[in-house]
Amino acid sequence: MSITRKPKDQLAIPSLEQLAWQDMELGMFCHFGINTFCDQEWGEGKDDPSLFNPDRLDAKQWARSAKEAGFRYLILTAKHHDGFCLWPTATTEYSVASSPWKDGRGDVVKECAEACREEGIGFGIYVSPWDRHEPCYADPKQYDDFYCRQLEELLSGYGPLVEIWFDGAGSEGREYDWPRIMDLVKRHQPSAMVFNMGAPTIRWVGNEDGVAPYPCWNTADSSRGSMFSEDTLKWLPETPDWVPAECDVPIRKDRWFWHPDEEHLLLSLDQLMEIYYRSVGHGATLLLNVAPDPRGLLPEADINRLLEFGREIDRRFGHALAESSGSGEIVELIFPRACVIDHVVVMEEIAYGERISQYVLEAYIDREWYELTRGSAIGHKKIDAFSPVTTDKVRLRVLESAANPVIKKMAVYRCGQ
Ligand code: FUL
Repeated sequence: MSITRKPKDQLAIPSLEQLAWQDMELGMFCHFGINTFCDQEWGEGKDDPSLFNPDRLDAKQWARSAKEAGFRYLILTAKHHDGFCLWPTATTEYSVASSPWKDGRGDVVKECAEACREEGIGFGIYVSPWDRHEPCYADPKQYDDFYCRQLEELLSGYGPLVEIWFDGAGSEGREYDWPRIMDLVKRHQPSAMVFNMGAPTIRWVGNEDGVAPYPCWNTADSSRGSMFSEDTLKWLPETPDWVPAECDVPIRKDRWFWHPDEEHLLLSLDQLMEIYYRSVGHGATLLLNVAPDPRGLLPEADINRLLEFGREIDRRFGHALAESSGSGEIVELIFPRACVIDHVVVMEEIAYGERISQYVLEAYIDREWYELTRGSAIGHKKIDAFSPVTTDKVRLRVLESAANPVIKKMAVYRCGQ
């Protein structure tokens, strides 16, 4: 093995909050708002609040479904590009307070935050910087004030947030007052992950297909801001080197908001599993969007698919045939008895940084080591699938690493795929 040792201070390591966030692996996105009632993806900010009336809204159903499927956090679109606010903000009348829902006394953000807390999953918010309703958007200075007031309400009024999702769409070429925005985040939600803009602690993977390239290193110094520009974003100097990727994708093909009669767009279980292998299986986090309908409920078909997905992940990876941990250039896993395996899952102890950059996985068959697969990054998690083999011993052989490899978990499975 060649150990390409870099000076210690060059090996990036995650914060404790980033570690905890990466451990969650699966998050559920909920795009919900005035668009839900208008059969559209991007409202222009002109739709009448009187249209918003989710008379059976049950955020507990959202949070419960997420939890049951094994998702560990939920992110709600508190404000999408149309500017309509799901909480009764003091900053604009364009909100739930002007809607017939609960006679204007409702607060979707509050209901969702409470539901997540009850279910024991994390809660996060999406707050679009681009605002197509707010007249002062045309004046950057005034809008910065307006946006900061909105953020402050959200950051201070709904308990701990796991993540704040800053969407770059529509903001191409626009500069917001990021130092000021980051101060607010640090003051009110110092543990929250900051998505992709300002001084981010997590980054956009660069597509809306839910997949990470391989390798998908945890270190980065820039990322693209949106689907509509190839430009990379300018991050503030205090941005950490360790900025893990999050892969967002809607469960209905290319549809973030609910639309009538589109169940046929639901991704199949096979497609979702493929996404899982290429997001979580590449060491990234998956953020899967499941959109509530105009009743304020997740549609039954979407819930069924979500739960099917959760069950399939559990069926394949819920019970390892054998597992171990270790350190050094070779980590061996000896099974109690020979068995058929077709997957190996390896996790680095990333608290020490992402050290491995080349490895081989081998199985002991007929008294010889036989190569199953090889790769570069492992990081938080790498899932390797291969044709079934019968063996009683596998080993990870690290070919290249920045420092002594530390393996938190190496486990083998028979998934039967
Ligand atoms: C994009 C937005 O334009 C979409 O409407 C959606 O919110 C997606 C998650 O991000 O940039």
